[in-house]
Amino acid sequence: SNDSSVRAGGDLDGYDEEQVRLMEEVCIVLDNDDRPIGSASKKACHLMTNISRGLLHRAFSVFLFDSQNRLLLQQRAAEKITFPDLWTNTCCSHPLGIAGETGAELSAAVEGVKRAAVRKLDQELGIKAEQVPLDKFKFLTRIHYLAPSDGKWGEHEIDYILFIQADVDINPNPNEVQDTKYVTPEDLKSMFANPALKFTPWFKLICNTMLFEWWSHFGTETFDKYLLEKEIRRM
Ligand code: DMA
Ligand code: MN
Repeated sequence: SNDSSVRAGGDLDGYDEEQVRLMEEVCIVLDNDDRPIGSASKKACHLMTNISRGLLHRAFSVFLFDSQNRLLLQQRAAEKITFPDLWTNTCCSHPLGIAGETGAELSAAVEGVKRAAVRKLDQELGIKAEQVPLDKFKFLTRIHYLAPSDGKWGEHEIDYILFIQADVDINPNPNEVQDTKYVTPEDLKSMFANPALKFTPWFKLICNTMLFEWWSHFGTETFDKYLLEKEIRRM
């Protein structure tokens, strides 16, 4: 037959070898209420043909702030298969179908994404686990969104939002990250006003809704009211 779903490999021809290898990671497949219902490769989860049929997976987004309350941004590497070259929050990825990162109940799922966050802060930015201990991460809420990248690839996720305040040493992995920058809220707003800079769709969604409000309360007592929201925000 000529059915593309039974031909292996062709989708990834011409992409960076390391990023192609990472497409074999096993993501957690979800129903619309964030209940795990199975697993699928990172590649399968990010193909728009599957997303259009409803395939949904679990993800996380870390927002790391230094002791001056500046947010660390990254610009994604040109090698990334989805959303290359775009500016975004500190680190994003997926909890995998491996010990410690899965979880059905919300509390176990939150622990899982925190462990995945520590793993990826090291792999993308060279931040060592001692500088980002699990108990320093604050879980705010979950965001369900769908965003095409380039027609063939895209995202459809329930994204766990994690804040952390930590002064860290970074050593970016050039296969993942081409640039980094610490910003104040004012700096970030001027970046948005610069038409030469492009941003990921999930970062724009979060910035256009809650980020600046969360940020203004972060580090104060009034921040606690934003923690551990049970409802999934649909965007
Ligand atoms: C995926 O991020 C997660 C979100 C919230 C978009 P990513 O494309 O940076 O994942 P990875 O670094 O694993 O390729
Ligand atoms: Mn994803």
